[in-house]
Amino acid sequence: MTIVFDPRQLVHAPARELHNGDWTAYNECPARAEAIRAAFGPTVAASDFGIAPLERVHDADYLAFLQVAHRDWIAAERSGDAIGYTWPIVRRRTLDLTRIDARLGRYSYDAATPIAAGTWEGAYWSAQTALTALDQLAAGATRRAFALCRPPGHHAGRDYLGGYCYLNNAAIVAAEARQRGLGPVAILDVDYHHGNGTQDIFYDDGEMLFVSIHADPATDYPFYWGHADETGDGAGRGTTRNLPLPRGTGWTAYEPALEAALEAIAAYGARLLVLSFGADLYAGDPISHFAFAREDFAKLGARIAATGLPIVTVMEGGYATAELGQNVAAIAAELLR
Ligand code: Q9C
Ligand code: ZN
Repeated sequence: MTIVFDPRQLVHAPARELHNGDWTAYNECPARAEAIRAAFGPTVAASDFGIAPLERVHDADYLAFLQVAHRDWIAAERSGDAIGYTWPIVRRRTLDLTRIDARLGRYSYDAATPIAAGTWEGAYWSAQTALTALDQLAAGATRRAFALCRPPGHHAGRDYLGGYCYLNNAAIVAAEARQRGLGPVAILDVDYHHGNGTQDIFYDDGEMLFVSIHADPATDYPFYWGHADETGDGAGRGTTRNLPLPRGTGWTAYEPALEAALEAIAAYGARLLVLSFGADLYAGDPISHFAFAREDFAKLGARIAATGLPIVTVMEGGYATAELGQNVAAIAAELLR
């Protein structure tokens, strides 16, 4: 039973986000991680595995951008958090972009994900937290490890941030596990929102199964990805599976989708499971619309644990901060059993 948490993640603290046309307090706040940690006993701090495992999933120019973006924002005589306002969606081509605003647009897809002074440091240690959880498992210390990651990762792609995510922790861990010969690896994403970044990273990769259960993108963020007909491309045809569900879904309607997801994972012959877990399935989540009760998190954990697979769980979303600790503890108790 291993829970990894690193306090260096807390230095990432954007002040506000653009939400439905207004500036509101940033939902993905450091208090989330502190609330979850408070619900657990002792935790293991992250080890430093360096930047090489990050480079397996993210482009070098994107990683370089993340490290200097806030500094360049301040150098451009701005204050507060860096955020883009223009995006290159028409006839995109490779340009040598120098202006910070141009680069913010180039390396992001939404305006809900600012880069603050501590963003690189926080995201770096979030990724190292996930890698440490895997390492504990690889070393044989445990078959089930829980990475208390923050910021989350599943919306971040090879060269873009979005959805409160900068480095794709689940993808980094899955790629590292495969590299270490622990595969075949499957990623199961049960965050309320579709894990578009993870899907995109492995979309034409036949050696990685990505299965996601999430709110229907017809009604919910991230809108453009996560539809049932997205199943992978090229060598990856058939190794992406999307199971969108309507707003209002509770455990009864969720369970059949979970069975289908686990069936796909078994059929693929997975020997290691990376679980992208979001507690935003909760009925009381302020920005989400499923209907999970506390005990449904235990059911979810127990069913996934019953696969018998080694599991690295990576924390994604979940914004009902006051209930977050108990909700995460409910699933973790089952997953770590
Ligand atoms: N007006 C995760 O749960 N903002 N990210 C939606 C709605 C983005 C959620 C704004 C939500 C991203 C990891
Ligand atoms: Zn989410």
